[in-house]
Amino acid sequence: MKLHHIFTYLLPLSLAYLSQAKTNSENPQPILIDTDIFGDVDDVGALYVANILYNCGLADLRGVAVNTNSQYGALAVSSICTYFGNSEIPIAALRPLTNETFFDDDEFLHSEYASKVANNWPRSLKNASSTPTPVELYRSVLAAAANQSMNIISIGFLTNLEDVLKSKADKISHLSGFELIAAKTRELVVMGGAYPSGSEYNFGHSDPESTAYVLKNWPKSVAITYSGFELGGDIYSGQNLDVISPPNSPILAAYQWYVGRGSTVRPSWDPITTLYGILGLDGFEKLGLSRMLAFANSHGYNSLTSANASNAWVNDTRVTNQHWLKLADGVTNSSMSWLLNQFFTHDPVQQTCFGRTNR
Ligand SMILES: [Ca+2]
Repeated sequence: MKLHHIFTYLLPLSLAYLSQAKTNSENPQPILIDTDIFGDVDDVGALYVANILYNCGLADLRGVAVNTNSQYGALAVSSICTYFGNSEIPIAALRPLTNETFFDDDEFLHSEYASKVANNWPRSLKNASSTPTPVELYRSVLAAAANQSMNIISIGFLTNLEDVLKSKADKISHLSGFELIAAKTRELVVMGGAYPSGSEYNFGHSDPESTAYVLKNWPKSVAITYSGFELGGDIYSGQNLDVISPPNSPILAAYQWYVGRGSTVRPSWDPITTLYGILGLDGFEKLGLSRMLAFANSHGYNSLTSANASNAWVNDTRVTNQHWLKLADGVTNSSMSWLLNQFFTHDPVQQTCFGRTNR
């Protein structure tokens, strides 16, 4: 039996269970998302996963920090959260703010979407300059969190995390940023790097110094899980969004604008990372699914091998807090794609995890 047949068989059970309101849930995983929403569109897919699992009561979305400077990043995040009825989610914009829109001067294939989402969909955030800074948001969220509870999901550059680690005690907390992270974070989940070795955009393109700083200075007591280029890069999602999306779907428009030529198909780096950041390895059963992700290693640590933040895994048996992800045995790329498309085609009014299926 193919795995997606198992999903279909189990889906009615999961829908019944997950149709509860978010306030009725048990132990939602607290998360903070750190996104470079601007230069690629899979961050929109990630925000879909986070908002839907928040509404299902499996995630507690405490905030979204943006690590790119365009004002349209925070505004687009607000539009997507507002679309899901979550206009109260705190959003932080990196300073200095710019009016920049995306131009693909690398491949001349992809196009701007963030400003268009921000200007075509309602949003509670009117002006990015009214948001806290990412450091203020991180410090507030961490200060209010229970010990070792927060999962930080990094799906962009590591600029904000470097700034948080370097932050000093202030009126928000008497702890330094390092101390706050060590005390309150359960796990850092990073879309970045390639495994067991390689080079990748988030690590090396914009701010490789921050990558080096965070990897070197991350508290050794806090787990790090990496989602590498090779995992999401091989799994395409967004197929047939134009056929099966609900009316007025911002992800349909965003993927169409970004991908171009009428296509909505894109690799799945950030949505997969966010799915793991909420469900971990064991949470898929809460969706009525078999486990879909696994650790590819039992020990060792990530190391940077060049100034542009290329990385390689070091097989050190003394280090056990770091892992990289792979698909679980028996799970295919198309099975993961199917699952992500359940999120991408979800209609918020249905008050369920998956909404319609695309089968
Ligand atoms: Ca991203």
